[in-house]
Amino acid sequence: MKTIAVLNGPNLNRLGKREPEVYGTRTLADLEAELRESFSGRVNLTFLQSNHEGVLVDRIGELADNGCHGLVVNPGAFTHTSVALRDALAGSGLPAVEVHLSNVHAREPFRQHSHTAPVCAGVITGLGFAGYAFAIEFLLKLES
Ligand code: DHK
Repeated sequence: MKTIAVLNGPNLNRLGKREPEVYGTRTLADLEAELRESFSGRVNLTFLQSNHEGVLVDRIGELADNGCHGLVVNPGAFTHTSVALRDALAGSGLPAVEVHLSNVHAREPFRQHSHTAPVCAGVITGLGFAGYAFAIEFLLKLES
């Protein structure tokens, strides 16, 4: 069975409380439970949320070295700032899908640029929790 990691960046630990009009009222625990239930028996899912860039960078390297098959990553604000995260994703050699809960293209101009998107297979933005599920489905369809 494949192992896919779902990585969430800064402030996504506060889903449900944080700007609910933008990010919804469900929590990160709700997301993880929903994905575990939807993909039960099909994929080994592993989750990490961190507010710290280096923790995410370290984890991506560990996943790459320990048999992970793909990454679903919502880098949060690091999307727009982090060359380190981009390099970690590129250096992992793992297929990755960038996910955003909100439609970043309908928001502030500073959210229009992603450092991480160019090293991902693709980006899903604005579809809420469903974006993560679509990303996992895509990664499951890939060879190897
Ligand atoms: C989450 C964040 O925390 C923002 O910094 C991004 C993203 C958008 C989201 O929509 O999930 O700009």
